[in-house]
This record gives sequence, C-alpha cells and structure tokens, in this order.
Amino acid sequence: MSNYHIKNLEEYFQVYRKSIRNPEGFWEEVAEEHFMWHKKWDRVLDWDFTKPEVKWFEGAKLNITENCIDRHLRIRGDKTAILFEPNDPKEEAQHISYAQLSERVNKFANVLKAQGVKKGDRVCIYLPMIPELAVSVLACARIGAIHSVVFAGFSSTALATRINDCDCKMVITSDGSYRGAKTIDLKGIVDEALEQCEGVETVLIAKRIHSDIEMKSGRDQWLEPLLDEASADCEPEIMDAEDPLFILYTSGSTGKPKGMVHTTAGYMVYTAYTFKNVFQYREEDVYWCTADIGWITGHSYIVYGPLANGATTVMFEGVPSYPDFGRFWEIVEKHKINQFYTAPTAIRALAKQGTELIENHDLSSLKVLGSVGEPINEEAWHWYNDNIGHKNSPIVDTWWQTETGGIMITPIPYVTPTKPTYATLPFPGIQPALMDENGKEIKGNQADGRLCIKFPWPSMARTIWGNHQRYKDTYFSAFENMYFTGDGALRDEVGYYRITGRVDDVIIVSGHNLGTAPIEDAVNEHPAVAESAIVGFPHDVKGNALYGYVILKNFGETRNQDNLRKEINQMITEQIGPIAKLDKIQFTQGLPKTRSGKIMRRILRKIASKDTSNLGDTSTLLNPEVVQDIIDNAL
Ligand code: 6R9
Repeated sequence: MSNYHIKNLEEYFQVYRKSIRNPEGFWEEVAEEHFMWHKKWDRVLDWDFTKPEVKWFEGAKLNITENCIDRHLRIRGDKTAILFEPNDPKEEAQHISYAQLSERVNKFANVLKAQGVKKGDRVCIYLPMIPELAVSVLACARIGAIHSVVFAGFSSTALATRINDCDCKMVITSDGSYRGAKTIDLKGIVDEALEQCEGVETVLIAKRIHSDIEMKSGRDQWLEPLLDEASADCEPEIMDAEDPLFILYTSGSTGKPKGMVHTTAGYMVYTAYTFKNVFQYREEDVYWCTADIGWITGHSYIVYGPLANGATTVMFEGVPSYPDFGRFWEIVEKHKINQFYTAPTAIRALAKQGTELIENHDLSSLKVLGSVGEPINEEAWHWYNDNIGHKNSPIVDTWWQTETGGIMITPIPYVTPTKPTYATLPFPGIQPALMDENGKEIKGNQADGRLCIKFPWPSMARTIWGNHQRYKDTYFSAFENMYFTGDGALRDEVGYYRITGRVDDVIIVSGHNLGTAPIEDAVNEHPAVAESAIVGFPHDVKGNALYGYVILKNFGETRNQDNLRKEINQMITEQIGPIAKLDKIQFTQGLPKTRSGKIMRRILRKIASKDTSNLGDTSTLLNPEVVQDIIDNAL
C-alpha cells in the first residue's frame, strides 16, 4: 500500500510533487496496485484540451462492478456493504453484505438483460434513497448500460427533458417514496413525464410505499417478481477504459441541463483513491454521506468510491428534520458512524435548532467530518467543529463538481492543518490555476481569480452527451488550454485555496446548482408574465435563496399579487421542482439593461442583497431610471 494512504504533511507534499512531475507514472502506480483489470492499458494518458479530448488508461479492459463487489467476496463477503437506514426510525435498518449485494446486483442485471437492455443503452433511474437505487446503478454498470440517475425531487417536466436528451429506453422507479411525514407519488410523476417520451419501452417499478398505482400494460412491470425469477449469476460485460459509465445532468447558466458523461476506468481509479485518502477510511469503519445518489456526491461517495474500497456505506432514506432535528445524531450514535459527510446547508439548518438534540447522543465514534456543495461559512464551520466534532474530528471541506467526478481541493484529515472556510490544498494530481480577467495566470500566493485546472485528472467528464461543442464552449474556451470551473477562488499566503463562489449565472441553493435561465423560462410561461430575471441573495440556511424580478404583461394586473406569486412558484415546481421556488418575487415595470439588451444582473443582485450603496455606474444603461424604482420597491 505504498502511496495509497497519505500519512503526514511531508508525505502529502512528496506525493503531490511526484504526481505533478510525472502524472502518468503516478496514476499508473495507483491503478496497478489496487484494482482488478481484465487487461491493462496500452497508454496511461492521451490528452488535448483544445479539442478537447482526454483518454485515461486507453486499451484497458475492466468492469467496475467486479472492483466494487466481486473482488471483495472472498475477504469480506459477510461485511456490510450497504447499511440502509429507512425514513421511519421505527423501521429496522438493513445490513446488506457484499455477498448479498452481489446476488442482488447480478439478479437485477439479468432482469435488465431479459428486458432487452444492452451495452451502451441508456437507462433512466428515478428512485428514492432505497437499496434498489444503488443496486440498479450497479446492475447497469454490470452489463455496460449507461445509467442516468435523475434526482427524485425533480418534476415530471425536468424528468422528461432528461429522459429525452439521452434517449433512455427504460425507466426504473418505485410506486412512491417517503420523505419525512409525507409520501410522494413517484410513479404518477413518471407517468406524466412519459407522455412526452416516446422512446421509453419499459418501466420497472420497485415497491416501497405499497400504494395503489396504475400499471400501463405492455410498458410497466413490477420489479420483484422479475427479480425472483432471475439467476444470481451474471457475467460482467468487459468494458473499455473509456466506455461511458454514466450520464448525470447538471444545470448550466443557459439552456437545457448538461448531460455530463463519465467514463469507466479513470472515474473508478480517482473516486476510489480520493475516498480512501480524504476520509482516511479503515477496514472496520462505517461511513455515511448524507447526499442523495441523484447527485454526483452520491454517485462518487456513496456508491462507487466506498464500494471500490470495500467500505460500509450508509444510505439514508429520510430527511434531517424527521421525526425531529436530532435524526442525524441519532443515526450517528446508532450505527457508530466514523466518517460523516454532509452539506453546509444541512449544517446551518441543524445549527439553528440549538444543541439540545445533540447532547443526548453519543457522537464519539466520529473521526472525520466532511462538507461539500457550497462554500461553508465561518459560523457553520465552527458550529460543526465545536458541537459535532468536539474539536477533535478534522473537517474536510471538499471542493469539486459534477464535471470533475471526484474531490479536487481538500484537506487530508489528520494531515493537512485545517482553516475555516478554506478547502486548503489540491489533491495529488490536481493542478489548479487562478486566472485574471485578461486570461493570464496569476502566479504566487495571495492571489484572487477564476479557478481553472491546468492538467487532466482521471475522473473528469469527457463530454456533454450529444453536444461536444457545448462542452468545449463551456469549459475550455474561457481560458486557453485550461479547464474553467465557473468558480472564483483565492489563494492565501501559504497556498491554501478558498472557493469564493460561482462567477457565472449558476446559483447554489441549499447545495443544489440552479441555472437562472431555466427558472426564468418557467416563470415566463405564466400567461401574465412578460419578462423576468432571477438572482441569488444570501440566506442564513440555504446559503443562497432566489429573488425574482418579474415584469407583468399588464402592470395594473388586477389579480391579487400574492396569488400571482403562488402561481409563479407553482409553474416553477411543475417545470423544475420545489427546490427552485423563489423566496421573493418583486413585480416591476422594467429591468436594468445594457445597450446590447443584456440584463444587468450585477445590479439586481445588489438590490436583492440590500446592498445598494455602491451600484457602480448606471448611466450607461439603456434605462437607468428603472434602478431607483426597483430599489424603492425592493422586498
Ligand atoms: C460536488 C458538487 C459544484 C459547485 C462548484 C462550487 C460549489 C462544491 C464546494 C463548493 C465551495 C466547497 N461547491 N463544493 N464551493 N466549497 N467545498 O457539489 O457538485 O453539484 O456539480 O456543484 O458547487 O460552486 O462549482 P455540483
């Protein structure tokens, strides 16, 4: 296990330097030591950021599920792979061993095959956080089908867009889901979506809430009887290193969501290696990431990374507030969680509840605390450190993206001294750069600029499904020969990075990326709306909340404005999902525009944040007079 587990800061710097001096050699060593290959690569890396084209481990043959399951069977067949904690604390937790996981994945894979799914076919998975979600992801990977998991909080319209974008022929869902005290009719949402999706031939339905749903004959099938019939032996499809493993959609600043394509070998190597080091996972540990598998964090650090390490990974079906705000701490105590990975928005929501619900739980099993999804503010960082970690579990503030596949900038716990609000140092193999507005790299410490990455890493997304040009335009055109992240960052006097937030029109609300354009499209579909602009403003729990400026077709609209606000949010819920609802809606007669007709969001952002002292020069606007009017009527 030479360089697999980094032990101290000196070793980190050694490993880091080695990884930069000879990236191919470095990643080859990681790949050689820790995985099962049917054939090793002919070439470690081939890349050209101008095309852009990146290939890792070309020529290698493998199946990721053999690495996540089969190879553990001999040594840890009885070890819990997935620990399922249901929504209702009275329902018993399920310990699914590696042997049981193997059986379930093989059976599911055989069901997919029997339903005509083949290598390269796209399968949409729209499931709550129940074991079938992880099992269906792995079953797709077993037979080389490309999974596209859609978060089960998305609306039917959002689901339909994602199904059609990559031509899924199958949807895997459940009769419904539990979310705290509520149940959600997932199958009804799927039915509605599929009215717009001609390519879907089959819907497989897992039973969860035992509701009475409608089955469309010839299309819908209950999963259970099919699984009962299936053999528990499914030969893995042997995949090429660069065969797509999955598609995962992420919001862009404009246009429809981007289907990020991740491939097999590089993704596996990078997520496994980062998991082991960033969480300092040891064989007996129980690891819990509270994300949903519908997001990249769940793909990489609930499913693939942990399982590739033979870890015990917890899947939690519920929400932090049910039956009360002590639920997370109850679970930590119950399952003796060693590594706990969550989002700043959850930390802030829990911090608001005070500490009583923590004090009656034993959190002494915790060794590492993680944070991901958005910048963690100083107050939340200290609350987490003091009340959950009791100042002796290091916080790993992990910066990364759907596009990067794995953690990029992070402390290594017990190795890198932490600093509140700083993601600290690049992971081995990662070469960050800060760029100024003229496209020049800012060298040296104490710098502030746009965050780019100079050199490929194994788990980077390779393209946007069906639109390579958009991939190039979005990530490789802002700065020459660099991957542009869309984030701003600063580097302090010792070289630590602090991510300052998005510099594009993506707003992160409760850790979810939301593009302004699709929300504006939804608002504009309301018959009374002429035009709208959405910006973010600081919110003490969600990080950012959404503020909408809406121009009505008829400003004198006689309807009650509160009703209109409700209807607009209803449009958004239908088109995107409740996560994109606007906290504030201001009706206005105009929006500040440049002479070329672009909305000046900078001004709107300042007004929404109640920071109107320095709006800059507004005289060059097409319509400077609207600014004062908007300020006067701000909410
Ligand atoms: C993994 C994930 C990516 C965007 C990213 C950035 C923000 C994520 C962060 C962070 C500051 C951190 N972000 N982690 N900002 N500190 N530790 O969240 O992927 O959903 O694609 O979001 O989230 O702005 O660009 P994704």
